[in-house]
Amino acid sequence: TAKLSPEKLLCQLRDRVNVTMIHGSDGPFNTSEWQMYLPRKNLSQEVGHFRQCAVVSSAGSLKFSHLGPEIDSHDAVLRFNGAPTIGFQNDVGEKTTVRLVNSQLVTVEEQKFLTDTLYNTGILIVWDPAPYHAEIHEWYRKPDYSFFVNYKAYRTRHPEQPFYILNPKMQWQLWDILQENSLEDIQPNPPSSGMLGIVIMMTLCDEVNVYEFLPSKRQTDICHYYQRYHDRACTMGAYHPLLFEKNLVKHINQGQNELIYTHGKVTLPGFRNMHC
Ligand code: NCC
Repeated sequence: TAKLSPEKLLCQLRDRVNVTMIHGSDGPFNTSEWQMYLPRKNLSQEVGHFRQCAVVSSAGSLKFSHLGPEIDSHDAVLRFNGAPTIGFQNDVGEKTTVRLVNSQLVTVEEQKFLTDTLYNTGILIVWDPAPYHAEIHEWYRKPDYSFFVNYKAYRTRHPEQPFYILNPKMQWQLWDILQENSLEDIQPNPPSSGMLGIVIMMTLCDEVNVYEFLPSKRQTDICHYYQRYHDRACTMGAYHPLLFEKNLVKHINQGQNELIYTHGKVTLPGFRNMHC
């Protein structure tokens, strides 16, 4: 269904999606108060760059996959929200280099973001749904979730752990490309954490293997590999334009189609290795 060739689409992603983290020099964060909380180094200064990376979706189809050792063999591993490794190492591995969380998770008390030790490993990145192509100032006044309070609280408790705020411009730059390459109108909601995480890793890595974002033969209505909850919307999308994200990722896959079926695995090139 995509309108551009895979090569052109990859170049559009590289050239139009600006993956940056909020920095102390970005207004309205350029206050002395925010300087105490925001990381001094930007993300690539902090981590350098990786050869091979894995992005691990939270899908129920990871259960019984035995992909753990393969996932851990990567130089860096990105996970989402409250996805655990303890007790699931065999299927999802145990390495966590980056964890991308949504602002709801950071804000809502029941999610235990401030106290659950799950969050204390790796580099944290939080993102929040912003109005379509809003200026940072507009978003800052009225974020979707009021996560700044807990962001600061977490930074005070764990000052040594790198913790970034994703620049909200990225979500709509990516959404525009999803819309332009779909035949239907997409719901005007930001891409899922999954899609954002894939593009973040394409900026840091030479090669990105994504696991169970495109479902394998293990596809199931079980939402997450770590819960019993059933909901087809987890795989197909409701709020997020997940189906369109998955079509786009399928289109730019450089791995064998067979590996989607057997491993739920897609291989994408890092942006630095692309020739546009
Ligand atoms: O479920 P969630 O996503 O944390 O999953 C992370 C990413 O994995 C991919 N996924 C997940 C399940 C599945 N069956 N198939 C998949 O492809 C998706 O790409 C997904 O983004 C989110 O995107 O942030 C989301 O977060 C949850 C929830 O807020 C967090 O888990 C914290 O509890 C949302 N669920 C609800 O709000 C109830 C979900 O809609 C999106």
